[in-house]
Amino acid sequence: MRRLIAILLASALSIAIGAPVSAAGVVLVSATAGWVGTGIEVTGGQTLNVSTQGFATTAKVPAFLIPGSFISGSGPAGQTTGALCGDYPPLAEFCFVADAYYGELVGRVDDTTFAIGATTHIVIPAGASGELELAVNDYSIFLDDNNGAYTVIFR
Ligand SMILES: [Ca+2]
Repeated sequence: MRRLIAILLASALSIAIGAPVSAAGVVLVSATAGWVGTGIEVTGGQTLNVSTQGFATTAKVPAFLIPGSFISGSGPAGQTTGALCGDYPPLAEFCFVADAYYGELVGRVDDTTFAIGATTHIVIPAGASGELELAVNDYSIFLDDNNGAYTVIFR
């Protein structure tokens, strides 16, 4: 019996030691999902170490596949050869982040939105506090024609 208790204690201890720190984990950010909660509470000025990967499209390919001007698909950096989401005024209000590229990995904490891109660290804007949410930047009303996802690994 004492041996069993020792084993149980040892396994409980290893679980506690092996438990991830609060910001560790993997979040899948689908291009059709809009804002995706990470479950990570953050405050302004905090830096989160991450790696990002994946490919996402924000419009039908190849309907808008015009190399060098509008490519529709990208990694987390976004469609950097194209326009910013907010550059088309009639729809700018529907951008998750207006001053970020289509397809760029973007963040939101409470009401503060910000561009992230392909980075190794996410810096939370000053004054923001709450759960970090992530999205593939696009018009919130035109997610149906999107595809793919980014994987964000918090270290
Ligand atoms: Ca779209």
